[in-house]
Amino acid sequence: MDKKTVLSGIQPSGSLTLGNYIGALKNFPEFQNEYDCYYCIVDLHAITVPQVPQDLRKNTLEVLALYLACGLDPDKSTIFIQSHVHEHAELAWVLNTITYMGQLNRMTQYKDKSKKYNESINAGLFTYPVLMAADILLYQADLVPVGEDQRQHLELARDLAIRFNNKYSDTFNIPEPFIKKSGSKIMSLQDPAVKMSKSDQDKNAYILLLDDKDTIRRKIRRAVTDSENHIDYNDNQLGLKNLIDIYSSLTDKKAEEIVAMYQSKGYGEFKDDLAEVIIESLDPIQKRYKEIISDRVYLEQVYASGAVKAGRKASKTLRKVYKKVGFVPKTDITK
Ligand code: ATP
Ligand code: LTN
Repeated sequence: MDKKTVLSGIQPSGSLTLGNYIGALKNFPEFQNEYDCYYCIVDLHAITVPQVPQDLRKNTLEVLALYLACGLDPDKSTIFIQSHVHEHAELAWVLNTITYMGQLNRMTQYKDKSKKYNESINAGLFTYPVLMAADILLYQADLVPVGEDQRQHLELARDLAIRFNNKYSDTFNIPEPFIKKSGSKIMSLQDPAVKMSKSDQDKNAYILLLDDKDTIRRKIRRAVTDSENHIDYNDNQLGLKNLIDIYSSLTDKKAEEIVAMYQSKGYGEFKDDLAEVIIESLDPIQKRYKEIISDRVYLEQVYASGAVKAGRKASKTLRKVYKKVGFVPKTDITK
């Protein structure tokens, strides 16, 4: 029987946070044995907000090294850089022509980001979800592991797949989101009403996967809680709830167990222990990362062979799409 396909991607728009890890990256390696996996670094998406070219290049390799350090194995998964597979931009164009403006207007990520970058909103930011649909549909993905904030984009990808299939004939598989119940939305350490994001202006709002031990201890100590002064897991103590979610996701202990463990203890002790839990989880990743990032030849091998494998699958889907919409097939006279 054919294996089912998994696809996901992360933007190289900065250093990865604990939110990216718990909500997405931590789940990626779990699929490697049972599924045909594609994991990309979505640099075409990253340029929808301002980027410094040298930083974008550096961040792209950093995300690749973190993928590997977190357990992705290039012998099991296809790991590639989105811009190396030109079919992504091409399928996005075709999908743009079947996407309604009204659908894109309703996207909450677009609304949030256009507020944040209000002087420099570009058309790419608006059509970003269409490119994401292309990423997914090119590989005929069955399952897409992402954080909660991507649910609406996944809905659009499904909708476009169904619309294209109905308009022409069966072409795309209809993908399903894979969003874990717990940990799929880690909140800012400074404002538990907004999600932890790598592009937050306040460095204390997030923990980076590459933060050193003292920085982690300091950021957790400074994390916003409340004045209730007792450990509980509820919506009136959102800061604490978020910290318990982080603890729970990294230890596989249930929230109730954690509450029971710290019932008679203060916030200080809970935070100190949480910082150690985070340090312990990140330490092996950081060690592997340091080795991998300094081996440029290895990184290049990984993304080069990933691009070949991804390109094979992507070109097959794009060829079908071009044929169905009525484009004249290209004749290769060089062969
Ligand atoms: P940016 O801040 O640049 O918009 P981001 O931090 O939101 O980026 P993405 O590259 O857009 O990160 O997200 C990569 C993956 O990480 C997605 O699957 C997303 O759902 C997940 N993710 C991002 N932030 C969180 C979070 N705070 N909690 C859980 N999952 C998250
Ligand atoms: N939009 C996603 C990143 C992303 C993605 C994808 C995730 C781009 N293409 C395809 C899953 C599948 C985000 O996290 N902002």
